[in-house]
Amino acid sequence: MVAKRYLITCLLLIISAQSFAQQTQKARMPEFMDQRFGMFVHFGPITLRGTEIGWSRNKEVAQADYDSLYKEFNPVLFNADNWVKAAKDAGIKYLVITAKHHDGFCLWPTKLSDYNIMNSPFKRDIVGELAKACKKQGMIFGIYCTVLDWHDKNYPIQNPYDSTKNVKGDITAFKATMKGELKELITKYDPYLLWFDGYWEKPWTNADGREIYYYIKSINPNILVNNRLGKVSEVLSNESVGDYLTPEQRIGQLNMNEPWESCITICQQWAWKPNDQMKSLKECIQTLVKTAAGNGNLLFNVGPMMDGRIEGRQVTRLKKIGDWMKTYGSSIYNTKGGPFVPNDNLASTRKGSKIYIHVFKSAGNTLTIPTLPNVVINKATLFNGEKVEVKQSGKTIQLTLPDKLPDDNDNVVILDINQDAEKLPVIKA
Ligand code: H79
Repeated sequence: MVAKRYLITCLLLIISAQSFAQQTQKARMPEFMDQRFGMFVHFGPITLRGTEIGWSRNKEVAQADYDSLYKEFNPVLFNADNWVKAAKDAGIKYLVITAKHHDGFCLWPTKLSDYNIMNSPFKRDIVGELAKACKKQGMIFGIYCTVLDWHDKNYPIQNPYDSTKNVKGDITAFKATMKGELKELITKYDPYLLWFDGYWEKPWTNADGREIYYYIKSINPNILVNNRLGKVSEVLSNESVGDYLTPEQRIGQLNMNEPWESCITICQQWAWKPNDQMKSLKECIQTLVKTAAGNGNLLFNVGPMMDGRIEGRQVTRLKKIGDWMKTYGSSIYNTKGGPFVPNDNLASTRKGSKIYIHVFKSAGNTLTIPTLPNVVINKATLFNGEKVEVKQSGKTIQLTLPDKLPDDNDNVVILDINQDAEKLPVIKA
C-alpha cells in the first residue's frame, strides 16, 4: 500500500515535472530562436599546446603532459569584457563558454574537483567573470558542459583511445558529482542555457540524461538544454532529452517545426591553433545567412589564445560580420527561415509582410525564383533602396537586379507582399 502510494506520487511528480518543463520550453524557445547568432568559446589549458581540446589528449599530446598543463595555465590577458565586446561587435546575442570539456578541467572554482582553475597559477573564476561581463553588456550567457569526464575516476572511460586504461567507474556516484557541479553553475552564474555534449558515450544512457535534465529544470525550469544530454536523434521526439537540435560543423536543413542550432568554428579547430585556417568573411556571413534561412541559430566558435586574448584577425573578422549585420540585421534577427528552401544560389528569410531573398549567385543580374501561389508582390528593393524589377511569368518570378550590386558577400532583396509571409508554405527554389 505504502509502496503503491509512493509509486503514484513518483509518477505524478514525473508527469508534472515533464509538463512544467515543456511549458518552459514553449515560453523560452521562440525567444532564444529569435536571437539567431551566438558565440561559442572553447578555452582551457590545452591552448598552451595549440592542439584540439579533449581529443588531442593521448594523441598529439601525451596524457601526462596534457593533464599537467593546468599547472602552467595563466591567461593573464584574459578580459571578459573584451570577449563580450568582440561578440557584441559581431552582432552576436548570446555566448556559451566551455566550463568543462571532456578532459574534465573546470574553468570555475568548483568544490567538487581539484582539477580546476583555482589550482592553476591564474586563480581567477573565468566562468564567473564572463557571466558578469555578459550581464553588464546585455549578452545572453550560456554554459557548455559534457557528460564525459576523463579525469573523474567514477567515469568508466579515462582514455577513449586505449580501453585498457579505462576503469570500472560508478555512474551513480558520477551523476551525483555532476549534479553538484550543475548546482554550482546554475546558482552562481544563472545561465540562460546549458549546452551539453556527449550523446555518443557508451556508459551514458538516455535515462541518465533525462534524470539530469529534470534535475536542471527542478532548480530552474527556465534554463534551456540542448539535445545532446540524451542519446541524440536527428528529430526531436518523446524519447529525446533536451529542447533543441544541435548539428555540428554543418548547417542544419530547413526545419520549420523543430528548433535547432548549428555549431560551427571560425577556423578549423575548436580550441586555439596557431595559424589555423580561418573562414573568409563571405563564408562567415553566408554561413549565418544559410542558418537563419533554414530557421536555425548559428553558434559560431572562437578559441582564445593561451594568453587569454581572442586572436586579432578573428576579432577583425567578427567586427566585419557585425558591420554587415548593422545593415542587414533585420533580415536575420527575429525572422523565420523560408519560404524558399536554401540552395547554392539563394536563401530566404521572412518577417511580417516581407520576404528577404539573399542572393549568393545570379545569372548576370537576373535571379529566377519559383512563383509564390496567390501572392502579390507590392514592392521589391535592395537594402539601399534601389529598385528591383519583378516579372511574373507562368511558374517563375524573374528579379532583375541593378547592374552594380552593392554587397560583395550577400545581396538582399526585400519583397513586400500583400499578406503574412510567415504563413506561406515552404517552396523548393
Ligand atoms: O566541443 C566540440 C567538440 O570537441 C565536441 N563537440 C563540439 C562542440 C565533440 N566531441 N566529440 N565529438 C564532438 C564527436 C566525436 C568525434 C569522434 Fe573522434 C570521432 C571521437 C572519436 C572519433 C574526432 C575524430 C575526434 C577524435 C577522432
